[in-house]
Amino acid sequence: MERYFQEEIECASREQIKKIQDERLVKQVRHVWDNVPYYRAKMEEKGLTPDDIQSSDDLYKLPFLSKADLREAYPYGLVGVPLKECVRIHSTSGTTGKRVVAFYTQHDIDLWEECCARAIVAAGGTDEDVCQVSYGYGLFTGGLGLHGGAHKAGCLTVPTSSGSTERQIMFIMDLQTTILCCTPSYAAYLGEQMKEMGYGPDDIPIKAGIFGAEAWSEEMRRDIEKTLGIKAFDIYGLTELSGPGVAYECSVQAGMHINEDHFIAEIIDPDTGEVLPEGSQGELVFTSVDKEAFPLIRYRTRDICTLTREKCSCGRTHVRMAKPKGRTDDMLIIRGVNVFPSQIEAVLIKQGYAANYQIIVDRVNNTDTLDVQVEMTPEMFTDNLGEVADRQKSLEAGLKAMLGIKAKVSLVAPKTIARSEGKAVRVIDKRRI
Ligand code: DLL
Repeated sequence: MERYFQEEIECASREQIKKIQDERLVKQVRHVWDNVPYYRAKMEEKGLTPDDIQSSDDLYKLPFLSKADLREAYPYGLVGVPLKECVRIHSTSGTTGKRVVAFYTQHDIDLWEECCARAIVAAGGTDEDVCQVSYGYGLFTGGLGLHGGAHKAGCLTVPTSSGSTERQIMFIMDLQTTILCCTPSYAAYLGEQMKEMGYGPDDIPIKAGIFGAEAWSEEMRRDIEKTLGIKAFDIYGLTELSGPGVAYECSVQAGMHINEDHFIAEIIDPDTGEVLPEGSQGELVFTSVDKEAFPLIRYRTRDICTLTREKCSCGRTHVRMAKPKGRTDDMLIIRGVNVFPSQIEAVLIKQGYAANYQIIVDRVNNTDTLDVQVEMTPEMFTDNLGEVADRQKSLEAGLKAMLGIKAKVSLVAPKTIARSEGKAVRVIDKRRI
């Protein structure tokens, strides 16, 4: 039986959802106009006033916000309330430029934690569960977001944070953890370690995993589910909007329900900014409708995906987003061809590898090169060079069929590619260095 945390909202009729969005959007735009001079100036530039926004049908008129705006307004330029009303910040792990800092009032934190609780309950979480939160705590939103959600869902919360893999496994086994929250790459690593320690899927007490913060393929999901003997649920979010829980998967596992009472989603053409019809692939754009400290109107996420409003058999009515295919800034253009790391991962997993790989792009004699280093699993590891060469050839053929361009594959011994406790580093693009 499907369980809900806030059934009246999660299963509200489309008319009810639209009504909530319309009312809240009008207020949110007024709030931003009155309190965020940076965005007011953007509206004025377009000749808009809050009176031009009477419902969510008028959303398309409003100007976009991008990461560049957030950097320009850093640190306080987009804060919509007096600082004394803010109770926390979080910040992205961005490696280039200024970090993005997002602000929260207590109201913002409560709504965020409710979103995370919806995700945990959708994954089967109840007050009978032991929920181990192995996302990083601190500036990253994963740890504290799911921690708050686990409390609200009534779980016994185990705040291990990321890292210390041995200790993680000890707690899983000793406390009989039933729900694990971490990045999918760390879940795969935990699975690998537990297997090595002799724990099979039947010995592992975990029943559900709530994995997100990075792109992961369906193939990787099946792999993790098999090793740990669990059902693995996807969860999506970004710091700018709150953190995890902007969208989450239900038991049907066919896309993530976006919490539409808090966020309006649009798909746009990343080049022209034009709003695309339902079902089209494009850049995901979000508008918060009831945030106080850090309201964001038409924020461009750079994530590429599709939306569907088709009825979901779980009973939830909120729009679903597909697994993001990648980010506009993650997409590699190699010899003119668009390549997403997720496509490479799908080929590897299909041929029996785990998601331990690194993509190295370089430019030699003015031509882009694509090298993929892939770890062999312990079962396939061999010193029979002929066998290794055959495996390499088979992967190269699979990649050529998937990408349409040639990639050079190097197979490496198990455990030679560094593991990540948080988001995995998959691509090294030497062309930009
Ligand atoms: O990653 C928030 C989060 C924490 C989500 C824990 C889920 C679980 P940021 O560090 O700001 O926030 O990174 C946000 O990560 O724009 C996507 O590109 C990517 N991302 C997040 N979740 C998923 C997912 C957190 N389920 C950026 N699938 C987003 C694919 C994801 N990509």
